[in-house]
Amino acid sequence: MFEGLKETLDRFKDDVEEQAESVDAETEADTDVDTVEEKRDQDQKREDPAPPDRDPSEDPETVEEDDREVSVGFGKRAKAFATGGVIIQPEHLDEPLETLELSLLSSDVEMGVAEEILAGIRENLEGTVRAQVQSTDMVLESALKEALFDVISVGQFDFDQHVAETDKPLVMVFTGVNGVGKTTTIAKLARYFERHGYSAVLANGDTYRAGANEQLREHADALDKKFIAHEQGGDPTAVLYDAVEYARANDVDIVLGDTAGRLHTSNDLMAQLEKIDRVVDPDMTLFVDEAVAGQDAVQRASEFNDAAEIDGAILTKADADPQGGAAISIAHVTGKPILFLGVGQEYDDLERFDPEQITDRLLEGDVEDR
Ligand SMILES: Nc1nc2c(ncn2[C@@H]2O[C@H](COP(=O)(O)OP(=O)(O)O)[C@@H](O)[C@H]2O)c(=O)[nH]1
Ligand SMILES: [Mg+2]
Repeated sequence: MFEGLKETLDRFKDDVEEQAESVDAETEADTDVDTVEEKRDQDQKREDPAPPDRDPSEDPETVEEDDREVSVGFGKRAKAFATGGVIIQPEHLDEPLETLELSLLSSDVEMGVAEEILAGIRENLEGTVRAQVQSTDMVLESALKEALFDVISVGQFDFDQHVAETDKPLVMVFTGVNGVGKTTTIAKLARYFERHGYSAVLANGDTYRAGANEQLREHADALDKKFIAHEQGGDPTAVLYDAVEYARANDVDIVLGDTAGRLHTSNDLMAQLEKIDRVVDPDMTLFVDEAVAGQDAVQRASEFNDAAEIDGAILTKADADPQGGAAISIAHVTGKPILFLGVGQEYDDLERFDPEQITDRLLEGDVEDR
């Protein structure tokens, strides 16, 4: 999964290294040079080593300080040279960042998110290079990692701890358009919660679609969970209300409430979600969408969040998504975290979304194997 994004990031690292090398070669005659030999030559030729804000003729100590500064700079460069690194200058980044932006956009990363990542990389790189010398690859790696982590980790909280600390029954309602994997995700979460020692009841608030009851009932049977439903065309709020009552009476920890997947622009749906909010007052409303929908998923996440505030998102079909743009963008755009990734059609194909692990995977991990 996300191979496209991983390739994009790999290419960026190569581009910067290449730029740093070729710009060095071009600037041989410049005063600002980057290799040990050039530095030595330049030091001998240099007539005025003082930075513009100082006047060495007025203060002899300053001259000494300046000499020391130059030699520290020289040490850094020598070390960079010895470790096979090249000092990265701001101008090394211009072209690679431009290429990176285009690649991010074509990997379905949302525009504002791409810009944030670029600004983060530039800031991290310019800061880091001045502070210490590492190999170019390490410098780039950590700059990318930090910039990505910053946009991916927006809004993250400890989901398991939140579940543990919330009064039971904890009510979760799932929204999102039709076909993205809401019902499947509810079944997967029932399994997830069982693993964590919680009981769950599955409630079908999708009273709109024919066959919705049967689909969720089959999952409930397979997972040995209580299933609550009304007839097709009934009031979804009433179904969820019944499920909460059942959970209270039977000490069930978690209510997982499905809803109909109609267009987020539909007033009906929004009125429905509002009524659910008012009557059932869910602890969490989770937005479900498919990673493969890319920019569309990002757009819908934002619209759903505007219409009926969500607490987090679940991104399904990540196993089939070569791009990764939605996974990178949704949290930043909505301000709400991605909590889980769906990675297949089996009940166990659900992973906690761990921003650190995702960034590691994108930058180091062998994503093809995941
Ligand atoms: N590959 C893959 N398929 C999934 C995943 N989650 C759901 N699906 C499939 O997506 C289709 C629609 O799922 P469903 O739960 O009915 O969507 P809903 O209409 O939102 O309730 C089904 O065929 C699921 O098996 C996932 O994480 N990976
Ligand atoms: Mg469904």
